Order: sequence, then structure tokens, then C-alpha cells
Amino acid sequence: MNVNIMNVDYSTKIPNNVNLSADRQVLKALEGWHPGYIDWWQDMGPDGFQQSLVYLRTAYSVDPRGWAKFDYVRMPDYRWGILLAPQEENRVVPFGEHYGEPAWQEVPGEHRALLRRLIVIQGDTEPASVEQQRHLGKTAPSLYDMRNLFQVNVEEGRHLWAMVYLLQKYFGRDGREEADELLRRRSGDADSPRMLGAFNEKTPDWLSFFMFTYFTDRDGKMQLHSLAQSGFDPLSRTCRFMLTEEAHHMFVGETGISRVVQRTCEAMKAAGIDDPADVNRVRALGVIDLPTIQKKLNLHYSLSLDLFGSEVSTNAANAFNAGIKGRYHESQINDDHRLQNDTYPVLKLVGGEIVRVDEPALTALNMRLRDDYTQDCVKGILRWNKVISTAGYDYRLKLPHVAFHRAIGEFKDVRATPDGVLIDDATWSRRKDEWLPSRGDGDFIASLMKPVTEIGGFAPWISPPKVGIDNKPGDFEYVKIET
Ligand code: BYC
Repeated sequence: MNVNIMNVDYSTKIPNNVNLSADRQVLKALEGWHPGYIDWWQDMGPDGFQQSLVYLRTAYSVDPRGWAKFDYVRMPDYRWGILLAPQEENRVVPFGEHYGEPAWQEVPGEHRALLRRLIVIQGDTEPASVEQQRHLGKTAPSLYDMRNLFQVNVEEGRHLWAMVYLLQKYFGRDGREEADELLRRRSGDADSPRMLGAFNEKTPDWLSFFMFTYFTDRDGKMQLHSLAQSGFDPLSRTCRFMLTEEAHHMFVGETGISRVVQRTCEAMKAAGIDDPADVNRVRALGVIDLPTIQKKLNLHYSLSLDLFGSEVSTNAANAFNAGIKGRYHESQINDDHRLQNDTYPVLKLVGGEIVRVDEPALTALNMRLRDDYTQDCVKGILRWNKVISTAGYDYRLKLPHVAFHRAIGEFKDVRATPDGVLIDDATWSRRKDEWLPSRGDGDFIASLMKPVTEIGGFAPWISPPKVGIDNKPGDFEYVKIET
């Protein structure tokens, strides 16, 4: 069969652009995995709405100029497919000890375990996020938002398929076992949790959902960029296409928070409130006060920082040396791409103080990626602050210090304020509710989470978006709930 890599073959049960119909063994393995996936989706995917018609985009091509089409779909009928970006001719390993050698089309034997581990970790996060968000459909502030949630969910499901394809095609029996385990672990489960910390936390409300898609999906972006550099070409091609979808997830987060901030500012202005920190008066208006938004931001940013691992990591150095996981925008960096003699400044705790220490660049790769991530996060903060200043308020949202509220790495054993001042346990206990969402904050936000399902309607705590999805008008029925 002539494979057209740009267009996706929808004639097989599992849509793909990897010529699965000629790869009987892998097709069989994937078809064997499919029923378990559907069971998982029914059990752990969006709670309710499985029979609703949702206006979703589905990838029909991997051509960046036009790759998706929109239509009404019942979520269990979504065509989860295996889509790889086109193979680049003569691609070479772009970094590490194998720098300049031809990229691998098969798993390099010596790096098999390392590669499998990274693919499994990546795969584990995808279903985890769907599990964390499964109850949110019931409190969606609009059909527009509900549709975005479900879009994110089905695409995280597809990203799981992407990793399962790699495991089943390239890792034989242990790959198949790992694929089964990905359906067995559950977010937050005491016995069988998901692998990384942030993916076992709750996503209790829509503000958390927006923060998660802004901050945690952005870790996904950074990690996928690093894996897209991989010398193992199938992983690189898979991640490159995943990044195309990922952009929308972060858009949902950024615009979601922007709309919450906008609504709060409008309500404060209309009520003549001058002080955004006057929490009780603002809350009485039925909108989320800016200090509470800041606390949610503190929480989700710090949880997401933990996803970068320790600042100094031999795992990261090994993955780089092996040519398996590169740096953000590796091929655009102007250096020797081996890093044997370079250093990188790392924030560390030395004698009870936070200082910058030059470490070998190879072991500091997690820190470097985390720094790139922080820079990327700042962009949204600037946009949200623009909304606040345009409304005439002198209040700034900001990223907390990297030592604040950490469970992984250099600062996991200390307490710090959002400004990075080290404090003792007693001060932390006394003041932590000023910095992180308290039970009372959670209860207040929960009290606002009333579903709005009429066409074109929005909950009073969030502004409508500036434009619709797929250029649809404001009164478009993004989800036909009863069909
Ligand atoms: N929680 O050398 P270390 C996404 C473990 S998100 C629990 O410090 P390393 C998405 C680590 O496994 C992107 N354990 O770190 C977003 C190791 O354990 P072992 C997901 C943690 O290995 C939203 C030990 O601590 N993709 O796509 O250099 C929605 C020492 O590790 C954590 C990836 O993460 C933690 N936070 O870096 C949907 C890419 N951190 O081996 C999807 C693949 C560390 O000693 N993963 N540990 O038992 C990696 O590149 C790396 O494994 C990590 C950790 C960056 C996660």
C-alpha cells in the first residue's frame, strides 16, 4: 500500500498514518488493547455526557497548514488515532554522545530501558489528567467551556494511544505489559497511583482546570519539545505532532484565566470597589477575587515545577548523553550540543541560603528546562495583568519563587514564602492559608460552580470568550447534551 504520511487512513479500526494495515502484529496488539481503553474511557473518562454530541476537532492530516476537521461526535466514537509527523530525510541525532549520527529508526539496544521509562512516564500523565478532570463537565460554566474540556480530554486520550503505539511497536512483550499498566494505574489511588506527583492531585473546580491547562500542560509542552529532539526518530515524530494539539490546551488555560480575571475586574468596577484585596466584598458579587486567583496560581505553578525533577540529575544527563532527550529548541541553540565542558547556574540551598551555583551543564538539564518553562509561563501573567491594569486596578499577579511549596528537588525540605524568604515550620503553618487555597477558598469557589447549559449562556463568574471555536458565533450549540 502506498502510504500518504500527510493524510490519515481512517479505513482501519485505528486511524493512522503509519501504515498499520501492513503491520499485522502491531495492529493486532493495538486492537487487543482497544477494548480495555474503551472500558477505561467509560469508567474514568468524562462523567456523564458520553452520549452527548460534542463539536470536536479530529485530526485528518499531519500537515501543519490544515490538519483538523470539526464535527459533532459522541466521545466514545472519537477516532483516536496514531499520528506521526512526517519523517525528515537524513535526520541525525541532534545532541549527546551520538551527535551527528543518523537518527535511529529502531530502539538502540543500550538505551532501551531509559527510553522505555521516559515513554511510560509521558504516557502515564495523559490518562491521569483525564481522570483528574472527569467530573468537571457537570459544572461547566458554558457549553463552549464544556466542549473545550472534552476536546482536551479526547486529545489526552489520543496522546496515550501515541505512547502505547511506541511501546507496542518497539518494545515487544514488556512494551505490551507497560501499555496494560497505563490503563491500570489511577490518579490519586492509594495502591496504584499515577507516576508523577501533580497527576495525583485533585482538579476540584474550573479555576483549577484553567490553571492546570495553563501550567501543567505547559510542562507537557516543554517535555514534549525535549522528547521531540530525540535521536529515536519515531518518538521525535510522535511528539512533534502531539505539540500541534497541545497548543489548544494551553490556550484554554490562558484564555480561561483571562476571562475569570476580566469578569472579576468588571464586577468590581461596576460595584465601585477600589481595593481588589477586599475579598469579602468582591466575593459577595459572585466572582472570584484576585487574591484567591493568585493562591490557585501559586499552587499549580509549584506543583508543575516539581514535574521537572531534581535540578541536578544524573538521569537527565544520561538521557541527554544517550541522545534520547534533548533541550528545549535544541537545534536552535548555538553550542557543541554535547555539553561536556559547560556549566549552568543552578539555584541551591547552601548553608541555609538560596544561592546560584555553577553546576556541570549536563547534570543541570532539568534546571535549564525549568528555567525555559518559567520564561514561557511569564507571558500569560503579563496578559492577565494587562486585563487588570486596563480595568484601572493596581494589582499584579505573579509567579511565586521556585523555593515555594516544593516536594521535589533542592527545596523540598525547606519552607519558603512566595517571595523566596526561608521560614520555619511554625510560620509556614500559621501563614500558609495566605499563600495557598484554604478550605474556605475551595468552598467559596465550589459554591460558584453551577452549570450553565443554555446555548450562549455563561456563568456569572467568567466572561464570554472573544471568539468562538472554529469561528462559530456566540450562540453556537457546542454540545448537544440530550440527543
Ligand atoms: N513525581 O533525577 P530525578 C504532560 C522521580 S506532562 C514523582 O530528580 P529525572 C501532560 C524520578 O522518576 C509531561 N516522582 O528526575 C500535562 C526518579 O525516580 P527513579 C510528562 C518524581 O528523572 C498535562 C527520581 O524521582 N512527561 O505531558 O531527571 C496533561 C529521581 O529523579 C518526580 C515527562 O515528564 C515527580 N514530580 O526527571 C497531560 C517526560 N520527579 O527513576 C499531559 C518524561 C522526579 O529513581 N519524564 N521523580 O525511580 C522525564 O523526562 C523525567 O522522568 C522527569 C524526572 C522530568 C519526570
